[in-house]
Amino acid sequence: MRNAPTILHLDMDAFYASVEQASKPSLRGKAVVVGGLGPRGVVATASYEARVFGVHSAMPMAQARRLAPNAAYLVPRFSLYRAVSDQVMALLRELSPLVEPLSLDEAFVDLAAGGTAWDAESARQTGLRLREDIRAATGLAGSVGLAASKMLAKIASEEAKPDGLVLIEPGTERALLGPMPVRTLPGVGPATGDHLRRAGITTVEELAEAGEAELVRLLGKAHGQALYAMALARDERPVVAEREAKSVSVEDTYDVDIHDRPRIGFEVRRLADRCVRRLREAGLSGRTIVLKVRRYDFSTLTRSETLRGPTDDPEVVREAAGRLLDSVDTTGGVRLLGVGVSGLADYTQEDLFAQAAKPSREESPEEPVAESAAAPEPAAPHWRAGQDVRHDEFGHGWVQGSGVGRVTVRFETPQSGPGRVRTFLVTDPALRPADPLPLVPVPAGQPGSGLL
Ligand code: TTP
Ligand code: MG
Ligand code: MG
Repeated sequence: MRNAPTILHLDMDAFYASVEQASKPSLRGKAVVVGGLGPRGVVATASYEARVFGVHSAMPMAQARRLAPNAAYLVPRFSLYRAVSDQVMALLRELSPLVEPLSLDEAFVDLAAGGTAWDAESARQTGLRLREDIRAATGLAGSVGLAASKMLAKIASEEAKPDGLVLIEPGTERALLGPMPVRTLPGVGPATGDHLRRAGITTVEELAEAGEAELVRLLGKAHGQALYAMALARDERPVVAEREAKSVSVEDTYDVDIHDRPRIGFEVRRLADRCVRRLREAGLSGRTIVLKVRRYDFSTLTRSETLRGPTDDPEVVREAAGRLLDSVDTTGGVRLLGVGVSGLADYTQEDLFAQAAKPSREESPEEPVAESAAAPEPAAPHWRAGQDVRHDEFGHGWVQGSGVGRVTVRFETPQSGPGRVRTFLVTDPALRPADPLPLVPVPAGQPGSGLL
């Protein structure tokens, strides 16, 4: 393990909720809950002001409303969160080429590899400057942990929350970890935690005292050994730059075109299994299943289906690929088949939203769209709490609530200070959905508000 605290872990504070507060001045310092607002919705996150009432991520929304009836309840605006995340990740990449994002709001950075830190002092300075730069670019707070390993850097940023920086001096790791609950260590979830507790082990120190042999007996070889190493604060995992592979895919070209439909189905299932094997070897899972078909005439088309959450389950991939095949005309024969999984991420969070429950099907542009669906009748507009709107007369605002044919809009922008509320008919032609505004004004001379 390196002997300087040059691994940095950044995690933004109450990320979605903080973006909402930065966007909507009237919500600053207030309880804000972001998540699915439908009957089966769950909380994505809550502002620190709302956490005081016990509201937290993954809680059913109905329960959150009982705990914090006066909080603002908002739908997530993923495009804005993603844009802010891109800004933050770009700042991290200025520090080092070795940046490993774990989710939209979180990443490891190897500062030593970037030459931006070599000892505790330079690491602290770099961490402090990063927090300032993030605030300047986005208006938001991120907490920073610095340590000589990934595990400790992540524990440090957790300790630093909210809005802080914690540096763990090499040599002090074990004393620091000792009294912490076993759940602090990566890979110790509720089940392992219970299992260990029944064996009388609740702290990291007790894990270390139990010894490797005992942990292997309790948890099996791989898990037991890994946990023992972590209990001794040994963690050699390197920071790995953003995964090169945005997808994992396999394909086969056939010497002779295949015509037989059951045979094509069989090949697709085989490819799905091979693809999942590759995926698992890389320790990945993914959300989008892609089927590629090249026909006898070399026309190539792809079909994809996005699942509710990432998978590495061969059965799920096989079934999805089979469904996609059902929508492809293979008369005439095929000369190439491929199955891929993309949307690779550890990020499994959006799937918590009930409204994302429907798999969405997309067609790639390679394939001309055969029929253009008849334009549906414009339904009465559906205004969702938190969404951006623009009014011809009053300008930019956001939907505060709607019901009984009315929609209430608060007119404010990230720079405006708290704004006024006005109510309209839901069908008011002067009111339209709008794009989010940048949180920090774009300096003159820079390319537009190309934020989104
Ligand atoms: P986190 O970093 O886990 O949480 P947070 O940033 O809201 O709060 P903090 O780090 O200060 O404790 O997650 C980042 C974002 O990911 C979060 O703002 C919303 C989203 N998310 C979900 O949608 N569902 C979840 O269960 C979790 C944990 C997060
Ligand atoms: Mg966070
Ligand atoms: Mg996070």
